Amino acid sequence: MGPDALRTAGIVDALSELGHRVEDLGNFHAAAGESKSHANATVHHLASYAALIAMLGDVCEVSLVGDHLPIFMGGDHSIAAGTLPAIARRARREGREPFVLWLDAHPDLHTLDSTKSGNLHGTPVAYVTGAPGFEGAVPALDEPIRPDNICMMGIRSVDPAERLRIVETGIMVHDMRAIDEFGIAAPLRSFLDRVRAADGRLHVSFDVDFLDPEIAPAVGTTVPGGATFREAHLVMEMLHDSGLVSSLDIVELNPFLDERGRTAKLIVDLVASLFGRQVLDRRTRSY
Ligand code: DIR
Ligand code: MN
Ligand code: MN
Ligand code: MN
Repeated sequence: MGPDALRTAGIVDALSELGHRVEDLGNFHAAAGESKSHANATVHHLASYAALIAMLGDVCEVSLVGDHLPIFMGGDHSIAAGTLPAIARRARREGREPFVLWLDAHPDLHTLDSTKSGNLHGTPVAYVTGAPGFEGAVPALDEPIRPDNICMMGIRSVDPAERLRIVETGIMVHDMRAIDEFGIAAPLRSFLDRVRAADGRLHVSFDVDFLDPEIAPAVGTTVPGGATFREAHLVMEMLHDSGLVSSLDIVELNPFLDERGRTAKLIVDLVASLFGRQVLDRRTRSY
């Protein structure tokens, strides 16, 4: 129901008012498939996860064309296991490197073996970076995304196996402690500078639980101490000014947990900031 909540909250009008031409491709559902069991018995919906990854490969083929900037509305964060490899493939066809800005309370770095909850939306970053244990269960990757090309922000809930993987892979993680101490603009600016210097293709993967639950209650796995209203807008405004973003996921919005649509409305406003809505008709700083 997440995409419909964003439609009801006016995502199409908000983007159209900014002068963008918007095409809504509607809802896609992955075929349920036969159920697949795994040695880790907590893992559930594995067949759907595999089907989702394959289906999103096709959806990306039709949406990653020309100068279109696709917005993939979930659903949970499992969709990133489908969008990221397809985006990486597209980037490499153009001779460019894929980069990912991961905005989330969680690093989603579990493998099928390490997850304790069995929630596959906790695994996409491990999968796309080529962690072991996905072989045979889900479609094979052409080429993993380099952990060096991933920047995470807003992180504040990390399981022990994920901690190890952060150290092993060297993924850049700006946790909430770092954001409290240094602010959100400086680390984002330095990541964007790297993407620009590499002429990279930048994908933003935005989990609603990146935001503080006080302002965004409509998510299943709220964690206190998240990004504030202004921190989140600043991220989006700087992303717009950078001109670097090529695609976006918005995931984990659960309208059943919302309060009169206020989370959906906030997400629409954040997307509008990413697509050029400004406080004044000028940039505060040029990038
Ligand atoms: C936890 C929660 N690390 C898990 N992860 C969530 O179940 O793997 N990710 N909620 O978004
Ligand atoms: Mn997530
Ligand atoms: Mn999350
Ligand atoms: Mn999740």
